[in-house]
Amino acid sequence: MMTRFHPASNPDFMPLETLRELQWSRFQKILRHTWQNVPWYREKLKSYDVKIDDIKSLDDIHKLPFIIKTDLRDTYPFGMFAVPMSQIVRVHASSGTTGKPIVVAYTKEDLEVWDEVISRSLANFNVSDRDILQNSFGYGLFTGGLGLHCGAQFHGVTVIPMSGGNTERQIMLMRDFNVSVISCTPSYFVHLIDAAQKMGVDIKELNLKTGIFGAEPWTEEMRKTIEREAGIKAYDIYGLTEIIGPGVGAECSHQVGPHIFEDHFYPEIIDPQTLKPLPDGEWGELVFTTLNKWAMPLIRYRTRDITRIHTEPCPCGRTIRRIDRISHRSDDMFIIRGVNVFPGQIESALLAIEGVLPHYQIILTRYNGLDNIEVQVELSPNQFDDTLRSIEAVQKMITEKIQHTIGIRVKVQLVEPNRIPRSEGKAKRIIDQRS
Ligand code: DLL
Repeated sequence: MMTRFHPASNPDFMPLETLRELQWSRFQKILRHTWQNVPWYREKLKSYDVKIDDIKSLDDIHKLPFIIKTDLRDTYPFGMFAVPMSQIVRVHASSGTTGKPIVVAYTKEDLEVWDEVISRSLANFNVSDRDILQNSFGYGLFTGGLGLHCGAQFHGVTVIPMSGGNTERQIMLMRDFNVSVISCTPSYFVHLIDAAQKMGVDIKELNLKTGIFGAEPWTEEMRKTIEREAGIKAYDIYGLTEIIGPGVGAECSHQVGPHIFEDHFYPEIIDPQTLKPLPDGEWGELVFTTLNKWAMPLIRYRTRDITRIHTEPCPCGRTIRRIDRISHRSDDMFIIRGVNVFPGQIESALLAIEGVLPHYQIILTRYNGLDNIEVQVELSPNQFDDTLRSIEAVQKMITEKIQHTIGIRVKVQLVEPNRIPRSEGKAKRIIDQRS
């Protein structure tokens, strides 16, 4: 079995002192490169009255201003590029629900870094050149498809460039091609499990052993559901377009939250209100500085993702730090009757109840200035045929479980099978009808 990154040469295990030196040396170069080549960044530093010579160690990073999503929109399409177009070999873009997308760029060297971090992620998941990977992340401007594809190819894996959708065909090829690894959003995989059942295919009987899931928040309960229903190991891969795409971090075989490839992406946690840095261990917003990306470096980019950096070492021995799985984004959180709620809490509550399907949607409404939540949960075909009494009992159980988890009572509506729309990519969990 060929493994590109065995412990002796895997940067994940480098001594901490060497890692910090590498980060500092890369950071100095990338900061100067950004300052020299991105006029927008020079202006930004000037307006904050910061000079790059004021930055004398990595700890001084806090003196630098943040970059936020609207900065990338304001400089659309190429205003953040730090190299001439002739050196840019690929662009991707985030879908962006409103207005213009965010455009990102890569030099050949940047793509090598991307291949490397995907390969390191696959090594974490024990995926090797013996595996056949069905890549069901969307291809196109979204980074999931091509990013994972190229990195997996570099790793030596046989890649099937499937993309999302065409669900019955996905099942057919998974079976006929002896697929051992699948990559997609967790919500799409749940849909694939359902579709296989309908086609009379038992996923557990197939050769599938590993799932690589990311691109949207998912809970530990969802992992357990997937692992149980499909008989596979389900791993978390994390990333965002602005920083590189998938492969900013990935779990190891202990499945205790993604390790950040921090020799390339320097993480910080800040308090999203005060914007002050928080120590490892505390919850806050994740901020990244790309240490080794030349086409479009980003210094202190605010992700809006909420997590914490773990303080205790991982049993795997990796020295690169580990974050908690991204439980939610700050913009996904909603406040109902003064209580902060995020979709993951509702997912955890639902899936903790035996027999409840992972198909749900959260509807937010407003009457007379008061916000209300309704949680729609799909019944399984068996449950649907049950007596009204037992359906009411399930409804009561779900209502109580959610109340216990988030502290307020919400309306739970059980809906017939297949009523909740299935996604082929990122699931839309919240329908906000408040405005
Ligand atoms: O979703 C990149 C990606 C593709 C990651 C494939 C993993 C796998 P964006 O479309 O820019 O990029 O969305 C990035 O998705 O800020 C998180 O809020 C969320 N996200 C990504 N991975 C995870 C994960 C891709 N493993 C945004 N867990 C991020 C939770 C995730 N949320």
